[in-house]
Formats: sequence, structure tokens, C-alpha cells
Amino acid sequence: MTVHLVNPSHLSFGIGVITPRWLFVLAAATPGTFGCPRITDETLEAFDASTVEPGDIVGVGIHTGNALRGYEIGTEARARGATVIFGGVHATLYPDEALSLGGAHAVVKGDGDVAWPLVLGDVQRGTLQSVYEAGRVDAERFVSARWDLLPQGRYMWGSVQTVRGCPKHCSFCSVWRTDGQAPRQRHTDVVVEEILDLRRRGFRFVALADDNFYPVTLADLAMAERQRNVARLGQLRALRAERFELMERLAQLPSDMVFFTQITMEAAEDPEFLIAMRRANIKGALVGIEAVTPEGLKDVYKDFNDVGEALVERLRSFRDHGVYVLGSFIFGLPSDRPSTFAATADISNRAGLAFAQFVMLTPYPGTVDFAAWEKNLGSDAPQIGSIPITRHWLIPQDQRPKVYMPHPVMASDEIRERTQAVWDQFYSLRRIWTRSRCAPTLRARLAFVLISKLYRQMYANTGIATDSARVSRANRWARLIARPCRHLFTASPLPSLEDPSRVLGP
Ligand code: B12
Ligand code: SF4
Repeated sequence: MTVHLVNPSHLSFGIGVITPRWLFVLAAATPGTFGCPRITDETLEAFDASTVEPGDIVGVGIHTGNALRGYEIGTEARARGATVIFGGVHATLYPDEALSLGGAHAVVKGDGDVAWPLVLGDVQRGTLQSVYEAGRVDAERFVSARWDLLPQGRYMWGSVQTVRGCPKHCSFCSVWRTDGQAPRQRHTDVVVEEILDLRRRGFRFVALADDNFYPVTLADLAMAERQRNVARLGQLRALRAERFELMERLAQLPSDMVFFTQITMEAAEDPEFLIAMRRANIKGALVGIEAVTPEGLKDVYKDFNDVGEALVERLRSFRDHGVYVLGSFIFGLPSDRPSTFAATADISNRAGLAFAQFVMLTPYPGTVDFAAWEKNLGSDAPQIGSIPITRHWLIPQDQRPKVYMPHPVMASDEIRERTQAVWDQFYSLRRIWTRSRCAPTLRARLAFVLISKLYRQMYANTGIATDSARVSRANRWARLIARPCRHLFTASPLPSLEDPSRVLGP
């Protein structure tokens, strides 16, 4: 009997940018008595269903975008006699769908770290339930990934999670609803051990797969103080102290290591934090800027962000401290007008961003926006085939419309064209080359140009274009660029690397 773990994807590039962490976490959570799990990441190559034997167990992890492919895999595996288990954010939100359309025998809702071995045990005992409420496990019970199972030479970046959950409540995001608003922060030792493991294997770039690397703001601390809430204040201070402890440990790792994370722009209020990030080699951060107008921020419940010149200053502050920002903007907010595109392009060029993404407001399940959109359409939702667009992920890939939120004054096509134009100007070769000045050497500048182009091909053209010729051209390009990019990101393995804090220890 073999345990298979499959990360579904309709597109395979041969090379992956970031390791899909869940595969290696669930592999680690698989008890040794079940043997070594067979891992397939379809962003590298398609799943070979002929490897599934009757009696095998197939675990499929899905988010909304790859749910349909996941259902194809589950159905095929079940037909071959396997027991099929689904998990991941989409299965957590729609367990019945995986059971009825994905061939699932069971669905795990929430974190798999603790539930997975129990489910496997239930399969063996013949006591499998159809739905497991696994919930949110405490940070101490997060399982470290089994990086020994990584296929050789296929990924550019490793991924290690340091904190899960986010205290904010943005309208377009499901994280605070599925992963909760209480930050669950992993202990420094286990995070560092995983990073060391990756560096020993030749990974020097690591994505900190966090929802929000700055979970405690100065305003949170001030509020707890004002309320004289001693317990909360103590909790917040401890979380904050642990962040600094982690960054201090990262600073001691080999100096060729580079980290990237996701963070709110509030961190720019705190130079001490930014200095610690820089020392820790956290050189890049995705910052959710979303909108450049106060009305836009109100639309997405993100009024803790700045606008105008204060925004430019905040973002520049990251760069001034050596943290390069991937700014994330959303177009299609109810308050957006044609002039918003130019205003956004202007800010994106002046704020010292290294990269930017311009996404169109999309109703993702589990978000406030999705609930309002679904309710608004009611039973009148337009259909493709017999599928309402409120279940757009079930529409076959080649007929699937790009689903965006309806806008009060602009048509989706207009928003799409204007969005594409902002991508085009931001990623013109001239602008990329100018931005690449942030890289210290010619090799690094070249890497910057390549990754800019790769990013643009992977996200802009495939994400927004509806024109299939443009999408397949983008895919071909992405494949071509991916290979040389990988070489730029990896280093010689350091198999005997030890934890510097232990070597230097007291
Ligand atoms: C890091 C990250 C990325 C990275 C890396 C992705 C990668 N290769 O791993 C990047 C930046 C590339 C990325 C891109 C995108 N992402 Co993202 N990402 C994340 C983030 C922050 C962490 C994911 C992670 O590694 N978690 C750690 C692992 C261990 O947790 P996990 O995957 O949830 O798995 C656990 C459980 O879900 C469960 N589980 C998972 N699978 C299975 C399977 C079985 C059988 C079982 C039993 C259990 C189980 O057990 C695991 C261990 O507890 C999540 C937010 C989050 N909190 O999950 C968003 C998130 C997954 N991303 C999201 C989105 C929307 C995207 C993009 C579409 C964004 C965009 N506009 O381009 C793209 C899509 C890329 C793609 N095609 O896959 C959404 C998905 C929403 C949805 N309903 O699908 C999330 C939830 C964030 C959000 N804002 O809501 N992402
Ligand atoms: S700050 Fe980021 S992770 Fe947190 S709720 Fe908003 S979008 Fe989601």
C-alpha cells in the first residue's frame, strides 16, 4: 500500500518557483508504518494515475484555482481502487463538493498536521469518517516539512512558514476566516532547523510562507496599554520578542541566504523592526497596498494603509532599510475610476518598488466579497453549461471565464485592458533595467531582469488575459525562462552546515 500526495495543476512548467509546502508537511505527518509517501507536484509534471494500485491512499490538497483538476485526480484514483482524501483551503470551505465531485472518501477541514495520521489510521482500521473537523492546530503542533523528499533540481525557492493567521480582516482575503485572526507563531528553533535543512541541500532563497510577518503593531501595543489589559499586553510583547529572536537567528545563517515574506505596510512604522529584517537577510516582502485612494482602502476594509505621499514614504522606508517590496495592487474596487489606473501607475513607479502585481478584484470563496457577490446574484447567477458562475472553479478550464466583481461604472473588459496597460508600463524593459540598479552585481542585475520577466509572464499574462494565444505564449516563455532562473537562485549544497547559534553558543 502506498500513500500518494498530489498537488493538482492544469499547467506543468517542469520547474517550480516555490515548493508547495503542504506536500512536504503532510509527508512528514505520515507515520513511518505507511512507508514513504509518493509526492507529485503537477506544477512540475502531471500525475501518473497508473502508479495507483487498489488499496493505496491518495491525498489531494486543493485551493480554489486547482480544485477542478483535483477532482479529476480524485475521481481517477478512486476508480483505480484507492481511498481518496481531500484537504486544503478549498476542501475546508466546500467539503461536500470534494465528496460529490472529487471521488473523496473523506475530507479534512483545516490543518492536516495532527489529523492526517489519525485519518490514515482510520483508513487502516476501516473506520474512516467522511468529514474531519481538524480546525486550527496550535503552533507547537505544526509539523516541520520533510525536505529530504524534494525532487532534485526542480524548485527555485524553499518555503517555511513562521506564523499562520492574520489579525486584520480584509474583504477580499480568506486567511483571517480560515486560519483565524490569532497569529500562531512557530518556535524559532524549529523554523531555523528547517531553513538549515534547506540550505544544506543548496537552497539559499527561502519564502517565509506567512500571512503577515508583522502580526503585532505599535498601535496594538498602545491599545492594550491604554486598556490596561495586562494579559494581552504580555502576549503581544512575547509575540513581538519572538519575531526579533527569529530575525536575530536568521542573521547568523550563511550570508548568501535570502528570505522573502508577506507583511503589512504597518511595519514601516517601526525602524527597529526593519533594521532587524535587513540584518536577517529578509530582502523582499510582498506588501498589500491594494489601493492608492482612501475610498479604495475603505472598500477593502484596509484603512490601516496609507495613501498619497504618506504611502510613497512608507514604501520607500522599506527600501531605505534594504527590504525590497513587491507591491500588490487591486483594480476594480467599487470606488475605482479610469483615473485610478494612472494614479496607481504613478505611485508604483515612485514608491521604490522592486516588483509589483496588479490583480483584478476577484471574489474568492471564504471572503466577505464573495459572500456579498453570491448573495447579490442569488438564483439569477449567469451559467456556463449548467454551472452558475458563483461556482466558476467547476467550469472546465478551457471555458472558464475570468470572474471579477461587477463594477458600478466600468465594464470588466475596460478594467482588464487598463490593468494590462499598467502591467505593461511597469514591466517595460527600460523600467525593469532602471529598477535592477538595486542589485549589487551584474549577475544579480541579470537575475533581477529574468525574474521580472518570469513573474510578468506567469502572473500578468496568464492571470488577466482571456486571449488563449497570449496565455500559451506566456506559458512557453515562462518555461524557457524558468530553467536559467533556477540556476541563479541555488547554491552549492552545504551538507555539514551546523546551526551557527549552537556553534557560537555561550
Ligand atoms: C505562500 C503562499 C503563496 C505562495 C507560494 C505558493 C506555493 N507554491 O506554495 C505564492 C506567493 C506563490 C502564492 C500564490 C498564490 N496564492 Co497563495 N498563499 C500562500 C499562503 C500565504 C501560505 C501557503 C502555505 O504554504 N501554507 C503552509 C501550508 C502547510 O499550509 P496549507 O497549504 O494550508 O496546508 C495545510 C492545510 O490546508 C491542510 N492541507 C492542505 N492540503 C491538504 C491535503 C490533504 C489530503 C490533507 C489531509 C490536508 C491538507 O494541511 C496542511 C498542513 O496543516 C496562503 C495562505 C494560507 N494561510 O494558507 C496563501 C493562499 C493559499 N493563496 C491564495 C491565493 C489566492 C493565491 C494566488 C491565486 C494569488 C494570485 N492572485 O496570484 C496565487 C495562486 C498560485 C497558484 N497557482 O497556486 C489564497 C487561496 C484562496 C483560495 N480560496 O483558494 C490563500 C489562502 C491566501 C488568501 N489571500 O486567501 N501563494
Ligand atoms: S493583511 Fe493580508 S493576510 Fe491579513 S487579512 Fe489582509 S490581505 Fe489577508
